[in-house]
Amino acid sequence: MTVGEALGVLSAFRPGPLALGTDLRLGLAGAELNVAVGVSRLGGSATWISRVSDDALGDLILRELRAEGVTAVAVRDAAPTSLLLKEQRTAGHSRTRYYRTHTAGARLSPEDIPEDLIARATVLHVTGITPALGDSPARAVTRAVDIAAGAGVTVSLDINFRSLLWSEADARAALLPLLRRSDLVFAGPHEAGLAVDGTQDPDKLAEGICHFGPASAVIKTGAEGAYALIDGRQYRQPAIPVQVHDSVGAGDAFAAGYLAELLAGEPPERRLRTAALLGAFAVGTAGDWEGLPRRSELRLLDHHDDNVR
Ligand code: KDG
Repeated sequence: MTVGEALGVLSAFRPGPLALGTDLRLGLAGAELNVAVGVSRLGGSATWISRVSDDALGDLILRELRAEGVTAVAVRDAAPTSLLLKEQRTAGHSRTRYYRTHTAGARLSPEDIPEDLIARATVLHVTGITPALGDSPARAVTRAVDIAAGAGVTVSLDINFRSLLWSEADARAALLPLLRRSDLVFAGPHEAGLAVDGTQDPDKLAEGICHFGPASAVIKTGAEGAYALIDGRQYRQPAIPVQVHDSVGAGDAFAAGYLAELLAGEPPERRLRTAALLGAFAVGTAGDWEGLPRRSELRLLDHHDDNVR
């Protein structure tokens, strides 16, 4: 179960400044949506709670999610869908701009959160992006976490700090109360540093996060892999080597892999390995979620599996 916003993505697929007549490709994104699709593709059951524009883009979002086997619980809203514009300024450097005020996602409210559904979930996954969209979405996430924590549902939080949306100080103030009530936290080293002072050591960052209350913390260090502290035991998961095509969405893919295996009752080693595999699929393909694997495809990048021919 997850709560968040879907965005339309307009990406220029040739390097260079935006100009009249630049070709743009239409896609869909949103950190929580990416996670829901990733879990569903691995055979897990995923529900996405949101507010969606009552127009063609909103219809497209709901149609895609249906096609991906994700249950969407969405209030339709006359406000438009948020947009993300990706300009490839040079071959190796892209620039992102958000258009996400007065949009359906920014109007997500606590009344949109279905108490009965969340209380019956196994895991509630939230990210630091939705609270950054405004006071009303922040209260919606808090309500979801309140319901989940009260019902004994595992709460998973991906810090997902976006400097284009808010300052570090605002993020810290809003996310610490959520982090304290989470069971499982995903963060990059810089994101973990929003909560834990004085160290850049991933093992110490994981420990520092767990001091706030979560039983598990996973620190993702990109190509260097992941460091995890899970129920008091340390784990190290190397990244799966892959040629980088588009690294956006790798963190969501990682969380999806971990959560799908958690839902399947798999042990931490397996959760982390699948997480790393999904991260590699996301990095090695275009788009945030389009290249994520079905379970039968995991072996394509799993070099432990000698049967790949
Ligand atoms: O994690 C990938 C996200 O960055 C992308 O899907 C868009 O939700 C998004 C955001 O706010 O950046």
